[in-house]
Amino acid sequence: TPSPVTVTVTGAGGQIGYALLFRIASGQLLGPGVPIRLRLLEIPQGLKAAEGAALELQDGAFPLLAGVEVTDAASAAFDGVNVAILVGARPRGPGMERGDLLAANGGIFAPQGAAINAGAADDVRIAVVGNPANTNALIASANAPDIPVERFTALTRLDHNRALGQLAAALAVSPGEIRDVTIWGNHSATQFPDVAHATVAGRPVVDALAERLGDAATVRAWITDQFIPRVAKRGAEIIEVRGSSSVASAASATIDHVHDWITGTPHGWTSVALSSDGSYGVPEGLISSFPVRSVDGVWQIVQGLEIDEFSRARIDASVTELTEERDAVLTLGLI
Ligand code: NAX
Repeated sequence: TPSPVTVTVTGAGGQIGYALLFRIASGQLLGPGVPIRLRLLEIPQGLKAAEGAALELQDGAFPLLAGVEVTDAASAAFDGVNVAILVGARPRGPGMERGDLLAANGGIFAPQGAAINAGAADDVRIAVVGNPANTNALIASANAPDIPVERFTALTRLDHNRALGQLAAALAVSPGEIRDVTIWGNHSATQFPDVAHATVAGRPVVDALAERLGDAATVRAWITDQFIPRVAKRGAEIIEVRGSSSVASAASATIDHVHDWITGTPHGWTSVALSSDGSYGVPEGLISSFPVRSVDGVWQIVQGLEIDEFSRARIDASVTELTEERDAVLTLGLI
């Protein structure tokens, strides 16, 4: 058997942690046959919840689970880490301005970036789930100067999967038949879910939508007034209906993100927020969501897509928000 892969989950005592840990332990993150050593990082008040999850992981008797450690020390949690899933973050409290939120999260992601820099394995891959995810990833990366920027990613796969789900329902097909949807920009309400290049069973999604909805103008209205806002505000809808934020779907998307990064994207592209190389006019260094393929364990931005005026304006709006967040954390001395 190969030696275990070390997977560290922060915020492991929280809701998403609880949904995520058991899927990791079952082998769904890294694939069958890959043993896993889990490290659960929490703050002191979350340790009991993480310890309880560790007891239940033991009770799952997962054949691939080589060990579980619970700690509140980032240095111990990230020592030798191969896959770091950063879920723990500071939520927005009452009366908290964006600057306060960014500062509070900088207090988490700057030291965690430094601890990853100091202890991680050479092949470390980092996925940031905790919000504001894109800018938290930027802060962690800036505090990990020895780790290539392309190893720091933020989760927009949940938004991507939400888009697939909405299209599948509108077209009465399985999500698996839909390819090449893109989430651009920030994991926030400004994100742009883009179907311009998407296909269903090999034909353009916009054509299939026109068949069901009427003409091109009706499709455009549906995309603008229903699809885009529904995907972008789906988190609020889940809170309203469920009485609690997205948990299992967020954990599932996190599994998809890391799994595809390591094992590849054989069927079209997916969406990941990663450090921009300047593609599509997104300023270099911003952690922004792009259409990507995973090739040999490396995310590659899909190049050469035609961006019309409609898409350009929406990409630019979300990128402007990311630029403002970056400027704010720069001013705060976090990057
Ligand atoms: P919970 O509040 O249930 O869990 C968060 C856990 O993180 C808590 O147990 C807390 O003690 C721990 N924590 C806080 N600071 C920490 C630190 N410095 N080190 C280690 N652990 C720390 O929230 P949950 O519902 O699990 O959501 C976690 C994060 O995911 C939130 O920031 C949330 O906004 C974000 N989300 C991101 C999504 C995305 O698509 N990128 C979607 C789902 C989710 O909203």
